[in-house]
Amino acid sequence: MPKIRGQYRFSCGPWNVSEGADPFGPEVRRTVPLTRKIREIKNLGFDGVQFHDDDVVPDLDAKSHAQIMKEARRVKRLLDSEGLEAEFVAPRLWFSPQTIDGAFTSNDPKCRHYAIERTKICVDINNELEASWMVVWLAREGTYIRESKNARTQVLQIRDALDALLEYDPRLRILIEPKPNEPMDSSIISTIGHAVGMTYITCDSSRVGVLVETAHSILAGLDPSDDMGYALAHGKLWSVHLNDQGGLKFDEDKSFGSYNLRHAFNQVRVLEEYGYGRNGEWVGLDVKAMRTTKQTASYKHLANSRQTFLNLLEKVSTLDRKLEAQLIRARDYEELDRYILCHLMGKK
Ligand code: GLO
Ligand code: MG
Repeated sequence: MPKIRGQYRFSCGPWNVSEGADPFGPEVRRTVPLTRKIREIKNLGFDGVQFHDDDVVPDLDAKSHAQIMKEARRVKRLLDSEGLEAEFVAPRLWFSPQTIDGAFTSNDPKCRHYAIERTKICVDINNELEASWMVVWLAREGTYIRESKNARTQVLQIRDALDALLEYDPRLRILIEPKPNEPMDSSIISTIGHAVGMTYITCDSSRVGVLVETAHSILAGLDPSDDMGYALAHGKLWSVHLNDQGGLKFDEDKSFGSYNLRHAFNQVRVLEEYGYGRNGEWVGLDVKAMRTTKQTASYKHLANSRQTFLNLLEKVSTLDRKLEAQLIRARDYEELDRYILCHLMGKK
């Protein structure tokens, strides 16, 4: 779909409407059925849905291929009836007993085999849903203790798995979503630089891109807008997970802009300035409601994040570019700093 400047397609996943459990306490909201979530997502003005393979087909491992495809078709019909597209289906490679020690990098070859076969099924579900691409978040590909695995071997195991998938479906496009920690102490593909590097060693790097998540960049001590710029320079920024994160804490997935508005502004700015979306890229919002959120407000963080993006887009388009260029030429970064803050606060 050709992109008009300033127009974006938004997506989010069913896991972004959650029950509020955390490692220290149980659910505080009722489970909303998928059909209802999808309808609400549409009502909020979203254009697409992101899925895990078992969001589409629950209890996947216990079902036949024919049954899986039948259930996937049902979800495709549901999306069609709401006028929504699927952005991606990601293999949930961090839940099963076979992925306790990692998926593509498990020390047990039978488990590595399971991970690749499971992901092939995920590719089939992607195709059934006519999704744009498959995302792989390499959740358990890392270590709890360094001596348990070898970094070089792990990198090559991930490459081999990606190659097997690229060969399985010659039209498949894969996006790597890096994260430095959680659930692992240390992830092997921890930053966007690692992910971009990984794309180049696969058998068809033209079909492998990356997804930058705001919180994951911050957890690595990096600036998310710089990570986006880095991936854009490589022509590899094919998706984003916008959210926010209050420094080095647990993975918060706060509403976009909630913690650091200037960071958020700079993310929107880099996307808008470099034509993000022109090739069908989506603005994904990977946000989580606070545990205090009541059932009736289950979707507010999604609506707020989308609106903040649009508000910041306005801030990007009303930025005085002449003044900005003049201040850069004069190397007056103090004045530029003041101008940006005033602009964000609606002051002169
Ligand atoms: C967790 C990740 C997770 C992924 C999702 C899609 O930290 O951000 O939400 O984005 O599983 O792969
Ligand atoms: Mg994410």
